[in-house]
Amino acid sequence: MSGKRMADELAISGVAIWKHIEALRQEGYDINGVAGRGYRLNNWQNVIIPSEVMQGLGKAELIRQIMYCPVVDSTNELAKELAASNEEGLVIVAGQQRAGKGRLGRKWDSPLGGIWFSIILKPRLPLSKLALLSLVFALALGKALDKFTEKPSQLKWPNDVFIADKKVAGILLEVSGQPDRVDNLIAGFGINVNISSDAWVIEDEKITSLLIENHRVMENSHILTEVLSYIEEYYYLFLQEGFEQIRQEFKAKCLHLGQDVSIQQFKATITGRCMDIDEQGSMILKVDDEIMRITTGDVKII
Ligand code: BT5
Repeated sequence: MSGKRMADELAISGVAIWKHIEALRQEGYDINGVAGRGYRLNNWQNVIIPSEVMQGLGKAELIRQIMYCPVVDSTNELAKELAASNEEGLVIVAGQQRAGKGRLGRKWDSPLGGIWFSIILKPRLPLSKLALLSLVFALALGKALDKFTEKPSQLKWPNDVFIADKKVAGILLEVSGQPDRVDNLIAGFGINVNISSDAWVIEDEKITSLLIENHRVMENSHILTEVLSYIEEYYYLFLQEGFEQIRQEFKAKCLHLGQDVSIQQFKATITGRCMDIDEQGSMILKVDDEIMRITTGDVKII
């Protein structure tokens, strides 16, 4: 868009426009300027426009505000800092993360093109019920992504979303509060959207993106709107009706139900057949003739 047109529409000088463009560049926006022609925002599909997402959400009750930062260390860390002084429903979205986190101190690769965001939540739930939210949110994320690809999403217990047997999104829940009470729950979501296979730092042939699966660039604002809308729907469904419907839907999308799996835990690896996901969100594993309830660990299909 030409600098003159922007200056006219905003009723400010060309120099003021240039200063604003410089400030946006400092924040990480990728903007080209061509003398005499104007400015162009590159990779606009990757940029989240909060007002557009809020408008798309319509009368959302949970999501109150969206904050977009082109580059941060980790949206979960920023959300933790902001949680005490903010209400439930603040969403922090980043274009890139310098130090994205997975579970158990693992790294989450967050290059430009993905949607990396965290929601501040204040659920009044006993600690025993909190772990179920991983499954609730994984289902919501999977259902939302189904709108953007013909390949159905699959869920890996407890918190991964797969497409075509590869990981496309992950969830990290972190809590703060007293031993018997949670004050803040930070729900972090990472979705690989417009990322080509050469853009990742990690080497893992089991990861994918919507770009890789669909062979086309998608609009991140549009995807975020759909994801937030499903998160709200399933969060309230869980709080109001409990876990049962969600459990059934999770099982219907579960990548490894009925399959032989190995569960890697802190010190042990357990191998068996995944029989069920129970009412507490645990995985029921048949190991030889014994039935075990698994509450934590990483699942590998064997
Ligand atoms: C997760 O951990 O899957 C949780 C990911 C949560 C990321 C979001 S982004 C916004 C918010 N802010 C943060 O700092 N984090 C959250 P886990 O199940 O532990 O999986 C981590 C493993 O996934 C790594 O060890 C890698 O093998 C793999 N991995 C890393 N980056 C990936 C990516 N972009 N896509 C797919 N797999 C990835």
